[in-house]
Amino acid sequence: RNKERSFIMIKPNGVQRGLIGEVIKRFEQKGYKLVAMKFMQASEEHMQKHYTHLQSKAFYPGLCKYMSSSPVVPMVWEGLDVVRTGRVMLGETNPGDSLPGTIRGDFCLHVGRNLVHGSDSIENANKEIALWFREDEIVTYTAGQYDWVYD
Ligand code: YYY
Ligand code: MG
Repeated sequence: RNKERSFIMIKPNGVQRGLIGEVIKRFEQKGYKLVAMKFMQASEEHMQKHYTHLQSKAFYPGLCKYMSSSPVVPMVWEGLDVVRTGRVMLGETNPGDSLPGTIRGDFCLHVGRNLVHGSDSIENANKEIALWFREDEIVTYTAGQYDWVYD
C-alpha cells in the first residue's frame, strides 16, 4: 500500500494564479513521493477522454474547453493510501463545502474553478495515469525521507 499511486493535476487556474508550488508543497510535506510530472497544455480531445465518465453532464463541454484553455500540471504521487488521503487533502468537489486546511477550502470558491484534480479510486487512478503518462515517464527512485515517513 506504500506503493499506491494517484493522478493529481493542477488545473488551468492553479497555474494562472501562481499556486503550482503551493499544491506540490502540500503533497511533498505530507510525505508523498513525486514519481512523474509534466507542464503542458492538453488538447480538448484529451480532456474529453480524461472526463469521459462525465459525458452526459451539462457542464461537460465547458469543462473540457476550460481544462484545455491554458496549461496544467499533471502529476503522479505515490505513498500510503494516496488516493483516499489525496482526496481529503483536496477537499470536496464544491469548494464551498470544503473545509479550511484543504486545498479547495483554502484557495478557491467555485466548483468550475476548483483548482486541482485528484483520482477518486485506485482503478481510476491507474486509468488516468495511463492516459497522461507513458510507462517510461514514471520514475523509479528511493526518496531520502522514506524511512522517516514510514514505520
Ligand atoms: O472528482 P471531482 O473533481 O471532485 O469532481 P467530479 O464529480 O469528478 O467532476 C469533475 C469536475 O467537473 C469538477 O472538479 C469540476 C467540474 N464540475 C462542474 O463544473 N460542475 C459540477 N456541478 C460538477 C463538477
Ligand atoms: Mg472526479
